[in-house]
This record gives sequence, C-alpha cells and structure tokens, in this order.
Amino acid sequence: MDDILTSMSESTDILEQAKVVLDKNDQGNYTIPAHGLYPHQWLWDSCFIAIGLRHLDVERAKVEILSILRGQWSNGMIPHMIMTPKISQKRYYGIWNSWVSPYSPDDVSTSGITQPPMLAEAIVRIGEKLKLPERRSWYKQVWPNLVAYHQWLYNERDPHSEGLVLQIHPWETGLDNISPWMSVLHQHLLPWWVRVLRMSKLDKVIGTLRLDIRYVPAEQRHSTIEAMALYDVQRRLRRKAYDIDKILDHSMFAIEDLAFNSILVRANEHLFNIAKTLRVDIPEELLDRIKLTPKALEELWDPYTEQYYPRDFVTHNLLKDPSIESLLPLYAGSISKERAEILVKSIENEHIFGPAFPIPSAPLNSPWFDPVRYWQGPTWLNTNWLIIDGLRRYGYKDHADALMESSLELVTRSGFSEYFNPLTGEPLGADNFSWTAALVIDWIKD
Ligand code: 2M8
Repeated sequence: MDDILTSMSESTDILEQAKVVLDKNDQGNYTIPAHGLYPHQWLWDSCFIAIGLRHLDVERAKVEILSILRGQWSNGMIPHMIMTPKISQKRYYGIWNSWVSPYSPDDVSTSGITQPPMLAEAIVRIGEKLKLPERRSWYKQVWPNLVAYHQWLYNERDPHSEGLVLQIHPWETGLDNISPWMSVLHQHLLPWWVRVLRMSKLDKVIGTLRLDIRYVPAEQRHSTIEAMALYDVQRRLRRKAYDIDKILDHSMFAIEDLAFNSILVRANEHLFNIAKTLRVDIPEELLDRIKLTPKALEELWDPYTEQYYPRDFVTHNLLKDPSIESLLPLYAGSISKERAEILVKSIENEHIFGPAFPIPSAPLNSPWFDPVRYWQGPTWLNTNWLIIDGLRRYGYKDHADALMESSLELVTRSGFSEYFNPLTGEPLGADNFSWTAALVIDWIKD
C-alpha cells in the first residue's frame, strides 16, 4: 500500500513539474523545445508536445498543431522549423531564406526541409479527447492541410513511385547524426573544404566558435566536422531554391530513411481513419501511392543480419549500420509478427538495445556507440514513445510497460533532459526539454 501511495505522489509531482516545463517554453500559440539552444518551433517537437498538451488543455493542443500549419508551403511541404521572429535564424541553424522558393509563405520565415510526418498521429490523439461532433469538426479543419502534405511527400519525394519517400538532409529524419547517415557522410560525402579543415586540424579551432556548445558540452553534440558538412548540405539546398528536381540532379544525400518511412506507414493508417470519421475519400492518386508503402518497407529488410535499414535512393544499397531506426518498423505496425519478434529480442538483449536505461539510439555493440553523443548512443524519450506504442499494438504489453517505467525513472532521477546516458541514466543535452515533459504527461495520464 505504502509503495502505491509513494508512486502516486511521485507521479503527481512529476506531472506538476512537466507542466511547469511546458509553461516555461510556451510562446503563446506554439512551444519551443528549450530556451537557449532551441528558440524556434520544430515540426515533430510540436506534434509530441500536442500529444502531451491534449491531456491538460485540448484547445491549446489544437493551437499547437494549427501553428505548425501556418508554415505550410503552397506546394504542401510542412517545414521542419518556423523561426521565432526577432531571434536570428543564423544561430546554429544556418540561413534558410525560405523566400528563395516561390512556394514558401509570405508571413513566416521557415526552413526548406521537412521532418518525420508525426502530424496525423498528433491530430488523431487530439481527436481521441473530443466527442464525435467536435472530433469531426477538428478533423475537417485540418484535413486539407494533412492531405496536401501527404500528397507532397509522395509527389516530390517518391519520384519513381516506389512507395518509399526520400530525405535530402539528415535533419529531415529528426535523428540528426544517426549512424547510417553519418557513415555515408564520412565515407563519400565530406565536401572538399571540410576535408581540408580536418586534415589541417582547423576544425578544432572552428569548433570553439560554435554557438550550440555554449549551451551543451561539445562531446554531447555532433562533431564539428559533421556540423560543417551538414551546414554545407543546407547551403546547397538553398542555392537550388529547395527545388527537388534540381536537388536530385546533383544531390549529396538522397536516402529512403527507415524511421521516416516507418512513421509514414502509421501516418497513412491514421489518414484512413480520419477519412472514415469524416466520411470522405482519400484522393485516388494518393491512395494508389499509399498502398505501395507497407510492401516497400519490406525491401528494407536484410535477411542476413535480420534487420531493417535505411536505403540509398540511387544505388538501392541498404545502409547497414544498426541504430534506433532499426526498431521503428515496430511503430509502423505493418511488419509480420515474426519480424516484430526478432526486433523485440534485440531490445531484450543487454548487449544490443537493452542496457540499464533503454533504448539507446545506437546499439551497444555498434562501433558508433557513444553513451553521451546526441543521436549516436543516448536514450531519447520520443523514440521510446514510438516503440512503446508499437510494442502495445503487437501485444507486447509487459515490454511496453517496462520501457515506460524505465523512461519515467529517467525523468525522476535526472529531470526533463533532452536525452540521457543509457548506461548510467545521467542527464544530457538541454534542460527543461518540451517533448520529454509532454510525453511524460502522456504516459502518466494515458
Ligand atoms: C535537433 O535538431 C536540430 C536541427 O533541426 C539540431 O540539431 O540542433 C534534433 O534532435 C531534432 O529531432 C529536434 O526536432 C530538434 C529540436 O528539438 O533538435
């Protein structure tokens, strides 16, 4: 009995603290990820934030989503960032100058790339909190934007109608320095000037000028070489005015990312459910494209290593670096029970994805694994949330509960950090991080 009472009062405390974090980061109609390091609005952050906010104030959660839509381009693209006015966009995110594209909105300044399509999930989660008539009117309000976004994803990012959409910058995955992408970068794609800086060891000097490491220790962020290379990719995209034909003509990155496409499979399923509730049809051309995706996802399975991987769009080679991405087909929900079981086994294995504070963004047996470096080892609560959701739908209730409990324990021990050391549970990255707070609220309230 005492145990139950202690854990109830602990939950109430965490809940109150989580609300304080979200309040601190609230800008009125959107929420920044964290003060200092992340002063703008990010697409998938706002989706996770809305999933938590819906338990506190469903109208505010709707506003969070509507504020994402103000950034939508006229071709349907939803940008990964909308800049907060008066805060220079130069601050470690480079200069996007979204106005170079004829499709960008006039009244807000945005980035020129997207992020994982979590929008449909957030819309449906908000819908769950509404009675049917209100749910219908909520869905009706956002339906045109959502359909336009999915149409854009297929039209622009699946030029050969393969069923998988491609990404042109690692930031589009939200898993910025994740190992399969960084392997490609280091093996073939470092721009000449970055190589020169590396050879002359000048990257160390330039590293001292980085603004992000004023907020977070350098060893917890991506390396300066990677940061410079990503900046270079961004500059090229801007030079081509974010025009996909020009970009693909001579692209650096064109990768059919596993995490992105897994999230897309689930988002498409939500699209069907929203259409059913609204009693409307999904446009036929879009429907034909959507149908290809679950099957195409299976092409990312490698029978030799028994894992899923991202794929190079041009060569069709799988990028065989295991990472947290390898588990996200669980969230997609379209893979067979047998394959789901293989993935679950790797979560159970303490030498792979099962350390003391799971789930690490790189498996422990990967040469990339570093327990403190950003998306190359630390545990993140948003990927845990996606995997927990998938585990539940595959019937792994105990695994899902255990992962939820260890995620909550991380926050009880270490606060609402951006990410955590999977071996020790120590806090890493920014403090008072919004999606950590929002997802904790979702777990406690749901
Ligand atoms: C991180 O990404 C930004 C660039 O978009 C960065 O590297 O500074 C990622 O963790 C991404 O997933 C997240 O949306 C963003 C804001 O929290 O930060």
